[in-house]
Amino acid sequence: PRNSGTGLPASGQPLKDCPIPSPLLVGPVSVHLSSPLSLEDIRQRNPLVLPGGRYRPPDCEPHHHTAIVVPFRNRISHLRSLLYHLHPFLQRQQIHYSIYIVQQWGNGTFNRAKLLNVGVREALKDEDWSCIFLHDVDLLPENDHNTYTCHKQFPTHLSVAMDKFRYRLPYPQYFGGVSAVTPDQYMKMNGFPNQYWGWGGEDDDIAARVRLSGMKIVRPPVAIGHYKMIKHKGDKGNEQNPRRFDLLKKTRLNWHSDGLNSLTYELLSKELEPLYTNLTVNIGEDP
Ligand code: BGN
Repeated sequence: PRNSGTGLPASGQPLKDCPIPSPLLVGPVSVHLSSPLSLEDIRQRNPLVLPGGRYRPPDCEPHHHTAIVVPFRNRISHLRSLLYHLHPFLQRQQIHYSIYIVQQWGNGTFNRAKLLNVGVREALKDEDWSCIFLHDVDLLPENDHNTYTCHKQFPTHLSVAMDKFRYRLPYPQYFGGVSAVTPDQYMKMNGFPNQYWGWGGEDDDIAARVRLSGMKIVRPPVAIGHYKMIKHKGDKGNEQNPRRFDLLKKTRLNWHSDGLNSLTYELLSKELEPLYTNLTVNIGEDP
């Protein structure tokens, strides 16, 4: 046991900094997608994970403090696979982390980017996170050298080689799947757009914001940024957004006024579940 926040273990002696790279890394891992375990089984396999899905390495002082934000609705089996896989993966990286599931309340059209905005804002109320991951629920990292940490200057795109796209980028500007920003980078780009209801384009808008705010995207090597996508059909309530082409033409005009500074929502509940923090939010509906 340790005194949370003080950096001191119960003995009162400061912990040594965690070594870099973590000696626990194993490199490529095989990802199994067949019938994930129950949440209770996953909890038992991860005894050091605290309520809310929080973790700190027990015997060294971590260099990184990462919040993982996952937009979510009705994909409980994907969530189980993600938690089963991600908790041990992150613990091998010896980082301090927490997993936030941001659940869109109601049956209105899904809005991934707005849920990400909510997740960032709520996560930063808990801790001074040095890094925020924007993580799809159906993507499982296949190599733990792909560290869940941020670049000091620029936003990072992690899912550069997904099985679905034959382990390469589908197009050079692709920013979907798994990406990461520091709170500073997030402020600089005025967060993410709130106006993309339904599937598609919001990740391209975020990529455009990175450039428009004077930054660029950094990426891990293709050999390391491997991800498996859990196969699924399109979701009800997340049909392709027919307005995405028009919206994308206007990012340059809209990014200053639509984003973090125009975000409104109603937080309906925040529950510290054994393996994750569950935020349920009313984000309104497509006007
Ligand atoms: C793109 C989508 C992305 C999606 C990728 C990969 C659009 C905008 C119209 C140009 N972009 O085509 O949102 O992540 O495919 O599936 O639809």
